[in-house]
Amino acid sequence: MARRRDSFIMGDDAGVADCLLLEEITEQAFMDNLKTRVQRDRAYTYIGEVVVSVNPYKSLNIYGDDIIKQYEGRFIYERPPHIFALTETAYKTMLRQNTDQCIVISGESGAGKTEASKIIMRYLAAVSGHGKKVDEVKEIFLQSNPVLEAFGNAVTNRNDNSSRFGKYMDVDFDFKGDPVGGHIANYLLEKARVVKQSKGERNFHIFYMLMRGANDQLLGQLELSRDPNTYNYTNQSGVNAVKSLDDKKEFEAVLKGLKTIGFTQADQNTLFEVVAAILHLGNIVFEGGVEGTTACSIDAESRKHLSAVAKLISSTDDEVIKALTTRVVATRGDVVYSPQQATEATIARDALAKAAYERLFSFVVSRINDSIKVDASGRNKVIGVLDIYGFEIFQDNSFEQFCINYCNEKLQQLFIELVLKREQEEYEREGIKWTHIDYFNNQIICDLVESKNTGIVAILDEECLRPGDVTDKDFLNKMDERIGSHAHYRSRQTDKNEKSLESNRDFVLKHYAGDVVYNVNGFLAKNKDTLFQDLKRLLYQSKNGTIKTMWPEGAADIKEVTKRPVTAGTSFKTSMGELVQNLMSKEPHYVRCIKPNDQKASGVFDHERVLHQVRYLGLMENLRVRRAGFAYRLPYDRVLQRYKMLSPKTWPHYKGGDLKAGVELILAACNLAVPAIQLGRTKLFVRSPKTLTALEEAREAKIPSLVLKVQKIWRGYK
Ligand code: AOV
Ligand code: MG
Repeated sequence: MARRRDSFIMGDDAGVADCLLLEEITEQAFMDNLKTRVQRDRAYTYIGEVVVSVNPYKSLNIYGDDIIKQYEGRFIYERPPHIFALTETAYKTMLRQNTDQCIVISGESGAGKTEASKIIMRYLAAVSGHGKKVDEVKEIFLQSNPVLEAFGNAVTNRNDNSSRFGKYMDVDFDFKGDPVGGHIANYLLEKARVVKQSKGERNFHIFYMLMRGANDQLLGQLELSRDPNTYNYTNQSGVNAVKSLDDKKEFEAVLKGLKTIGFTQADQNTLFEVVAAILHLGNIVFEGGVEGTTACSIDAESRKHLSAVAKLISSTDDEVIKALTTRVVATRGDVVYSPQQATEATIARDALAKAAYERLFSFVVSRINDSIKVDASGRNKVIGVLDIYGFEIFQDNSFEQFCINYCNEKLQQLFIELVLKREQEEYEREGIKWTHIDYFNNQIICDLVESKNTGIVAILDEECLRPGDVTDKDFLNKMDERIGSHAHYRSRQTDKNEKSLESNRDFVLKHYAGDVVYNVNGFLAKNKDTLFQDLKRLLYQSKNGTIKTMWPEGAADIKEVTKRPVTAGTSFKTSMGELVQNLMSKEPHYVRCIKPNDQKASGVFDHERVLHQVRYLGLMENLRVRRAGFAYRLPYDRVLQRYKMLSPKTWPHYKGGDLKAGVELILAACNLAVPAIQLGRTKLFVRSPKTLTALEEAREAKIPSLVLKVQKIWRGYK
């Protein structure tokens, strides 16, 4: 068995903890090392300061308070790789440099981002101070997770607890380093799921949790059944329960969370009333109707659900039926009611369900924000944590996947900007000779989506604004025309050999993480995202004050020509731009999550799947740039601190002042010189892992036995 050292950095029998220290920088060596580590239950591995996290798909005993203590106040290289260490670095840097930090978690769907974000929050809560207000804030942050997940996550074919919204969380710290509040920003909830789920997937968790978890009294008030098969919005996918999720138990966590956030009983009831109203709404079935004269009708069974909707949203049967089966049109000052046929009313019903759910979700987030709001004194420093939906490829990919994957392109671009580019800049700044590393820059794909006139979002908007009967097919044609020759775009029309693509329906984007076939149907409607004024007014006129506040625009005069609202695509593009700007203004820390297999199984390392992710996440480039001929680098103050015992001139204290000169004394004492090392302006660069081993061994030999004893305690760490 390989000898264990007091410093984890040289690794132990579970491979090399920091890939920078691999003897050979090859894909093979990297993959072998990752596999060894995963098989020995090491979920985390470093590439310098970047944490590579491989989803273990089983609970590891490495998150307890005892482990937190081992990381508290330590430097990242002093302990085995862990998200705790990365969080500690962010926290310490914030305090020491008084600068904002952010932790960007990326990886595909099911790779472990959301779990990582919870581990980060738990660490921050554990190592910061206490006090009435501070503890309250911590509780809200921790307890808001089950609430946000209940309303914003769902079972997908990739992940039983897949985030269907993007979340960026700022935690504000005062000068003492105690959390005093924060803010949660949410991005584009996948609301289409409310009315339609693919085979094997579920609607948002809360629907099932409510049906299975509510007590009899609440269930009675909501006129709900306990069986998800009763409702069209929860019975169409063939799956309403999964082993990994106990809906009943989770509902208790939701109730506890809501209470902690400060939801009153009445507000809680409103939440559940809206959720139940949506379920009932889905069961209203329309029949018949004649264009221009007669509105569609509903049968007795539907009437029952309609009454339930009316009751739950504090409206009347007549108002609800009117809003669904007629459309108000204002022409030249006149208000005309136009009767709707069954298909139109069904579309209106689904639109109402989706919009009501989206507003409900935003309401929940805004209430959490109210409860952690900080006065804008500007004195606080923040740690931002980004946990957003991961890159996804489904059987059928629509507008939502387009947005989600674009978002991942933006984050990859940020990674390139901040890690790959800045790394190379550091060599220049430090005056170090290095070899330039080429990497794939995905800016070209970001441009393809977001360019002002020729980007896909711009083309989509143009088609949405064009008067007349514009169809999704027209949008596809326009893309073929404008960007047909782009290297990252293709369709049946631009490439006749693409037999697998359906003409007039599919287009392919060559994303950094792989090719995705998008089905163009529904793009225009989802981008326009119109909700008829009648439906907004219906909810605005609710006797329930809380529901009313969710729909302020219902107050608008019917004859008023409303300004065309910003499209969903443009709004998403803008918020992604702002998010990236925000992250750029902070010091970044990265967690790169990897999904080891598609079976959600522990102990299975699917070589091909992992390799694919390693490639598209740019981990090899990251490693090469980071190493660029040097295995390790350390600021001079840290070299002195760690190795001062190696020279009598720096031990026990170096009194020189000039840090670089002090480091030179140590190096001389160890007979180390260029080219084995290079002295940068502020850092020491070490070329080979062997040199570092030599330094570490010399250090170990000199370390007083007492220190070693203490360190033995964590050697047992698994
Ligand atoms: P994601 O956030 O990256 O996907 P999650 O964080 O939800 O992925 O992880 C998916 C599942 O993997 C979890 O529900 C756990 O069962 C398991 N898992 C992840 N991390 C760990 C860990 N550190 N220890 C044990 N189990 C883990 V998505 O939200 O779909 O992109 O949109
Ligand atoms: Mg997630």
